[in-house]
Amino acid sequence: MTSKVLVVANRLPVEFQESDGGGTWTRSPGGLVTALDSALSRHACTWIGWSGRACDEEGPALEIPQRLHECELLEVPLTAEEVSSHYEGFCNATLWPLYHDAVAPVVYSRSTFHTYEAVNRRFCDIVASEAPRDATVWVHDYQLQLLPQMLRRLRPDVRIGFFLHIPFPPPELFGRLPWRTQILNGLLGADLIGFQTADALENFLASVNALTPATAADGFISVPGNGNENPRTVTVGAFPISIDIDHIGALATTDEIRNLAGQVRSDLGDPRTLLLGVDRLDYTKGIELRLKAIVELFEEGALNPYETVFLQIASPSRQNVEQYQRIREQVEGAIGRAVGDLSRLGTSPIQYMYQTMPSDDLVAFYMAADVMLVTPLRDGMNLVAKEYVASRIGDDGALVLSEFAGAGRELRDAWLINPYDTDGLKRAILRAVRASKTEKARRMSSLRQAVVRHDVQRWSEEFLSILNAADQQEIIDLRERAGLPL
Ligand code: GDG
Repeated sequence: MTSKVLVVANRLPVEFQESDGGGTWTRSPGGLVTALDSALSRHACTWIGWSGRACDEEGPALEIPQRLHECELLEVPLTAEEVSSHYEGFCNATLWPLYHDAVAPVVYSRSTFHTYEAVNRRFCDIVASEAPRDATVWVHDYQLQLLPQMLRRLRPDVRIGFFLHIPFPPPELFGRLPWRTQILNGLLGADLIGFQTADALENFLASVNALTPATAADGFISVPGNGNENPRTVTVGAFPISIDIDHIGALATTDEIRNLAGQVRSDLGDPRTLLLGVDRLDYTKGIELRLKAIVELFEEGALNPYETVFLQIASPSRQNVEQYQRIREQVEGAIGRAVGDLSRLGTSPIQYMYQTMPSDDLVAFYMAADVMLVTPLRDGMNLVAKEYVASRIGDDGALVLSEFAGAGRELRDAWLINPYDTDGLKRAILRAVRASKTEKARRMSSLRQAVVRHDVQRWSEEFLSILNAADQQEIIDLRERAGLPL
């Protein structure tokens, strides 16, 4: 029987890794899956999403696993054409750059929006037929913003929550979208809409007030009725996502991961200082500007190439989208130039790995790094920053963090930087490298407290309890108790 919590996300939390003549399904990397997998591992749920393989692709049919932990998995079939137009097109060539401050050109295409509608409809039909009476449906992220309203019309009995993992742009940017009202009305079909930060929430409310007849006050939006629909109240809030701190902390104490951390340093020539970047290869993550700052520090002699290594781990992402092909060429071109300029025979202070690491191994890299560089141009939250903090169980290490990541709002004792300010970034990197043990310990202990206070289990429990609250007073009480920003 289908369980009462249905998670709906563009992708299922598993992906197929091909190998000679076969392959295996593994948990997929990426922020949303990392967060939800650990949050939901203690709940029975059904996860509805696409498998990652087009249903009309040639080759032997793939049996998707029936479960991941406690979650039953249910596939939404999509054709190659739909994936290209919905995911690669409207989601990642329109919404992704627009919602990230238009840091890359935004494509406006009527045909990809029509596919976006059709794919949202496909998800809606499957959810509507699977959800038991009075079920809780938790919809995730920018790929499915029309789904809440579509589902409400078909299934008024279910509770619908929506969480946006990426930023919501300011009204002057969002207002450029030709389909802005459809998107807002789609979202307003939910009972609860959650954002990563108070800024994202404010941006959303400004667009709702400007572009729809709904009105917002004190964490609630009144949506007036029309001929077919009754007036409703939608709850909104900021729910900063987090990580499974216990899991990472436990890994950091195992001999295997500690030894691997030691091995990483020795394989890199036992540098005095190891600087690390870990990102999906995405133009929002600020990899190029980070590299520019590091290269200048080496060239000016502020960082000693005989004692310092900068390692960038980039995991492959959205490789069929043109802008991602371009950013890969740009990053790898810049890395190649830096390696050419700075290397000595047999060794280089710049190291680069383009691959998806096993997630346990990432913890060893975090443990090995003296300074972690998280410098996105814009980011909903950024889990890498929190994972690094969680792995530093000895209160050591240093985090250089962009003020334009959601995490920058919470992790105030990081070395906060503006990634566009190359001199400011260079100064912060040097301060982090040269900080005393006492200063590093003071900052890290405060960062760890911020992350421990609010782990991903708490995040999902707070969201689900507010979604299932009986009335507005209970919502107000729950919000106050959790100290959630309005
Ligand atoms: C979106 C929002 C928001 C990275 N490389 C590998 C790997 N990762 C894992 C990291 C981390 C996750 O992927 C990346 O999370 P981020 O938060 O940094 O970024 P997005 O993928 O852009 O996620 C973001 C997030 O959703 C959650 O709401 O924070 O703002 O953009 O967990 O560890 N994992 C493995 N191998 C890798 O090579 N296994």
